[in-house]
Amino acid sequence: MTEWLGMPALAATHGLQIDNLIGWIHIFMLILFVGWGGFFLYAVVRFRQSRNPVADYRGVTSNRSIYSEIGVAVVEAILLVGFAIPIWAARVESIPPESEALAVQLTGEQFAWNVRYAGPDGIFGRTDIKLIDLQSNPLGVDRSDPAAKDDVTTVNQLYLPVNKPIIVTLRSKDVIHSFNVPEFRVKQDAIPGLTIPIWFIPNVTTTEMRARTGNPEFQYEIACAQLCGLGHDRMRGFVTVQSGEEFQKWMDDEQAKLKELGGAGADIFR
Ligand SMILES: [Cu+2]
Repeated sequence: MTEWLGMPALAATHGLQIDNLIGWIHIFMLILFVGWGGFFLYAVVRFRQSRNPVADYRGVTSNRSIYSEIGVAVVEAILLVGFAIPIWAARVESIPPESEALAVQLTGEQFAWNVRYAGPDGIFGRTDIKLIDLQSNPLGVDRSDPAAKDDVTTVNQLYLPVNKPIIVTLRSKDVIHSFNVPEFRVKQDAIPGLTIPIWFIPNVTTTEMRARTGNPEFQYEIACAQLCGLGHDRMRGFVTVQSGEEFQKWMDDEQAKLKELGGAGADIFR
């Protein structure tokens, strides 16, 4: 029902709820706009000076305006309590267990997105601030930790399997950034000092979306949604949504590369 709003194509399971809410808010605001605009024009004409040369100090005596104000407040309360808060609560409260989801760490910095997967062992290995090297190891992954040996890191490239819950854990190395993928209907700030999870289930692969939009070059894009510095406009990441098998193959290839390069130093080649 929200095609008329011209929203970006939808590619996550929870997005329809958000779109419908945005649609209802627009309809309600249109009614308020027409109602208030109409009342304003009525008042301008009805209370014009030529018809009311002397001010009337009694004011309004009917209760109609109070009833309409109560009506507006009730509809707003229903939108907020009945729809907006439950949708928000599902995002922040009902995060699926990591065993049923793919966990990805996403760390913003001026001006890039650092992506990290735990690899086949499902454990994010140790990181050490002393190991951070902006060129070769932007996250300071300690490859001497056994759990870190299979950690896969990329810069500005987020690979995701379709139809699986994704938990993106957001962090920032410097200033506030914001993870925004319009097609997934997610937007969450990454704040220095905080670790903030956000989850969603992407349900349209990049290939399907290319066919659907008729644009063979379509890419899901992470646009940093907080003005984070002079290079803010360059802070673009790309999301590739693949079938489960394709994603597994990508992960296997990354593991093979890591083995070949012997862990440490592998990050240079991302
Ligand atoms: Cu940014």
